Amino acid sequence: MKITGVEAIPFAIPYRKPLRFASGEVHVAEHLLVRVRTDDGIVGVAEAPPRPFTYGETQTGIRAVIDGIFAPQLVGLNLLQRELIAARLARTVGNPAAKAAIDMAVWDALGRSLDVRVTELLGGYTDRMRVSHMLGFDEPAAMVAEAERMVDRYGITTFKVKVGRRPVSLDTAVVRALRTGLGDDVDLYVDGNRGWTAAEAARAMKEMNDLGLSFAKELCPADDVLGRRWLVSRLDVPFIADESAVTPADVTREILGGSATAVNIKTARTGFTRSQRTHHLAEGLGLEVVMGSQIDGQIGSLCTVAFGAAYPLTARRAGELSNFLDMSDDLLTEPLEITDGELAIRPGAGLGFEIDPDKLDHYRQDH
Ligand code: MUC
Ligand code: MG
Repeated sequence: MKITGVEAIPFAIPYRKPLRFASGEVHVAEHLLVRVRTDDGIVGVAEAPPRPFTYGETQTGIRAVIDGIFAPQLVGLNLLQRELIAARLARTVGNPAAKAAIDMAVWDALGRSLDVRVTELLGGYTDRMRVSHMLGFDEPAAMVAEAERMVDRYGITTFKVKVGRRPVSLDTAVVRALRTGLGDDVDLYVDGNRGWTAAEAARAMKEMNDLGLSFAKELCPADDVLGRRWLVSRLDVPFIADESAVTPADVTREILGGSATAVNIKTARTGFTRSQRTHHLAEGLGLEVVMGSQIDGQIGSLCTVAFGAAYPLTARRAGELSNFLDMSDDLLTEPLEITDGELAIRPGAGLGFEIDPDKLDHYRQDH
């Protein structure tokens, strides 16, 4: 179980429908496939989705940091030395998606080596999660139509509505139209991606007071320290820290500082090893957790559900597991399927998926 190589392969798959939100937009999934090889011939695989506008990582940068800094420090270590691997990665600050993909590929390789599923290695609580679908910016009628299609076709009943940066009245009109169109049985929450001021967020939340929202997420920047505390203290729904709380230390600061009251775990940025730390911290503090998406493809969504299904706290709320539906294609031999509003883990060892070599050959950008 000795690591003999770590590689990062850039690939690009167009979106059928671009996703737009307050901090950016995505037209093409320009991700990297990260592979960890062992001396037994096992290959662990994960996906790194760069989000330059959020964390400053790019596809070129992730490849360079893996090839030049991380891979040489990991070759020769055993897959079971996960804390040593994590410590080597932690020497370098930042680079969350690069570190997370390596960490998850190590866990996948470990599961395949031991013939055990990653969910079971992590906690083994259940084998599936309910799915929350992310609705990007559009006109109210188009966003309602998309949500209705998700209900009818996939049985999804939880929706995260992107808000912020646009006029507050347009965002609140969207959420009102969704509640009217979909009825009271769906769960709705909003994600501002730091796009409002604290005062705008307070006004918007007041206008939506009768709409039964479950959460509000990152409505204004955490750097507006006093403004955000003021906002969070006025809300009567949990305020989820997302991009403001990547590491367990960030979570501690945001929560103890009164700038958030719930936590988002994204395996795309904290892998499995660091996500475990955040999970345990949240459990100890008595916080709600939502499994988020960094606009993951199918591999990333499988990683999210593998972690989320491992613990009762993460499996309790619907996870953001459906961004891949907007992509024109993906790399797996067997595409993921959302049925009755749920996504299940795969039956096989590790993360349980296989890469289609023809698809990888078609979409990879390094030849
Ligand atoms: C989200 O939850 O904010 C947008 C940027 C990013 O990194 O993830 C997405 C979704
Ligand atoms: Mg978010």
